[in-house]
Amino acid sequence: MSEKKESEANEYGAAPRSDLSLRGVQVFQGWLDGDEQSALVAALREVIRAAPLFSPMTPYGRPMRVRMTSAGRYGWYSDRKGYRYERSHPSGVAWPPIPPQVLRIWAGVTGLARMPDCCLVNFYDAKARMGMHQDRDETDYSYPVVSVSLGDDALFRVGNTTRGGKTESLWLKSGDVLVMGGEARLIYHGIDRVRPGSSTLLPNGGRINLTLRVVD
Ligand code: MD3
Ligand code: FE
Repeated sequence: MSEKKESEANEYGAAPRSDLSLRGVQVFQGWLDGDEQSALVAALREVIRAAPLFSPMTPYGRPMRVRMTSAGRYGWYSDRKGYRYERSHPSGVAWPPIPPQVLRIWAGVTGLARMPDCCLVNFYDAKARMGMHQDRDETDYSYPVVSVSLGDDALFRVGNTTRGGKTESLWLKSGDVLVMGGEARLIYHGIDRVRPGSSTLLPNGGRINLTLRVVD
């Protein structure tokens, strides 16, 4: 961690070391136990009740297959005008607050006092995927991005900080947490597919991914 970030350390102290790293992406396998995952799903149901999932339009005019919503001061949004953060849900309501359990995960894996501004909630059905892209709609790339996987397994692919080149893949399981900091912050990444029926966490199946970001 940089000196700036160490001076911002939270009460958990230094960030823990993950047992696995893939091109600079730290992988905390099984960070959440089953009870924590269930409690998180219950909290996310409240988020989705206040701010229902929707399918954003890409700037290219096609709806995304992954359904999304957000919690926090900002929510991620996309339409013909491009990718950006918005202060409210498309319905006009403010995004609900980020659940405290989610903030606890951020604090635990990053060791930072600064909390994220946005918790993007992505829902994948059996056919959803996410093409290779960079996360670069934020102001300060010195803050990491944290991802939390819930429900069905997903095949995660990481590339390089420029488009193309060799890639590596890893199956993400329910309860796994990833931290993308430093060089990995601007790495290309995507989800190739989910494995339907691989988890019983969500009664109707599917996968939820939470992505936590400092926006401004
Ligand atoms: C690597 N989500 O919302 S999570 C996204 O599973 C996104 O829904 C995927 O990519 C998902 O932007 C992948 C893993 C992830 C998230 C953010 C990253 C990997 C990342 C940011 C930088 C580098
Ligand atoms: Fe991403």
